[in-house]
Amino acid sequence: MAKQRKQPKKVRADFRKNREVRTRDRSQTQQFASESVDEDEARGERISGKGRLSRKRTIVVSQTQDDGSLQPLAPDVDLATCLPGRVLRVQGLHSTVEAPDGRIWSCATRRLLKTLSTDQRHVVAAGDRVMFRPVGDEGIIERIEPRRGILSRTSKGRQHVVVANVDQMLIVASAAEPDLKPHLIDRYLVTAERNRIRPIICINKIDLVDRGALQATLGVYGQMGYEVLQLSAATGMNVDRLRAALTGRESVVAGQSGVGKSSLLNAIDPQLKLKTREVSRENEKGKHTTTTAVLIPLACGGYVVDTPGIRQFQLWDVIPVEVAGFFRDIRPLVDLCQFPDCTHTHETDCAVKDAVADGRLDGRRYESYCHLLVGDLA
Ligand SMILES: Nc1nc2c(ncn2[C@@H]2O[C@H](COP(=O)(O)OP(=O)(O)O)[C@@H](O)[C@H]2O)c(=O)[nH]1
Ligand SMILES: [Mg+2]
Ligand SMILES: [Zn+2]
Repeated sequence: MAKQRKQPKKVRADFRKNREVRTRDRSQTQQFASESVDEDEARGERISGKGRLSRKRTIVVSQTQDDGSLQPLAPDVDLATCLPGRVLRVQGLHSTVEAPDGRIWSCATRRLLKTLSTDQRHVVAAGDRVMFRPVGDEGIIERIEPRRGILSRTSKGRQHVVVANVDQMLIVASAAEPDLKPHLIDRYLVTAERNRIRPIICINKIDLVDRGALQATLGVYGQMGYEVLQLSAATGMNVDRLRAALTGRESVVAGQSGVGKSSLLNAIDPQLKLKTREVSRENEKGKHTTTTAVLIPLACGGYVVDTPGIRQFQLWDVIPVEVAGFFRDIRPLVDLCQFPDCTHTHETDCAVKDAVADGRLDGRRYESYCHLLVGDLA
């Protein structure tokens, strides 16, 4: 795998020939509602000042994406006319952006940003921090700040950022109804590790079981350094701890349907009034085809990200030899294997298999590893 460049990089952006068209009357704001508006055109005065000979400008971009794609940093934005905002969702060419005062703006995207980003389906992603310029009742996104944690999926062979600037992933499972599925937790953990997003393991419906019965399974996660919360949306157990963990952060919520994700979120913020137990089989099918992520602001500060189809995220570019690196308990062992490309399955002198044999590595975790290796990555 090629190492990513982290240094800012300069590119020359080409501009359309007709960009010198007269500056449009700024009061014609209704035009921004239509998708055909070319915002750079409206800024023609400033740029045409350089004359016909210079239709290129140098723009500083920074290659900070996981996929190596260019992230526009600061095309000459007049910050005095802009507001900072958070993209709550993206629908077609329009983004819903929340300003610091809580006001919601519908924003189009400046053409220049689209020009720079040809390899993403949408230039703007839910979760993006942006600078936008209010024009009447609408806004124009002028700049996208560099992204931190992202979750993405592939669509037609291309990476598509589903949500940006994710701080943590709540991996929600239930102690019963449905039964605890540790392999599913492990799979989400790999996704979180792969994306360098902090996972918090939330075991809901604790009221339905004898807690002692869970100790062995959950202890394995605690020993690896993962935060594990035992919760009950029904009794309110540890709901305050969950609220504290969510406050001021952007958290993606993952977990199979029926485990109580919506119930837990309603418990930490009753204003949300999310529907519970809503999923019929057909609805569920329909849901998996949607991948639009939506940021939901919390009363305590912060956002939860509701995104269907998280299961298919981000294992697309993981090669088998990397999988072990995303298992915190397996990772320290791999250097001790005889073969540097050991898959820890059929090889002799494998430190991972030795560790399972003498009980230093949890056998069930090793099963999860093998399962991911053949089931998802073959
Ligand atoms: N006993 C018990 N039931 C719960 C708890 N949390 C949620 N439920 C029930 O589990 C079902 C699914 O909850 P829901 O929040 O819709 O799950 P989601 O699909 O993950 O969003 C609903 O019938 C809830 O009432 C809990 O802590 N204890
Ligand atoms: Mg739900
Ligand atoms: Zn090995």
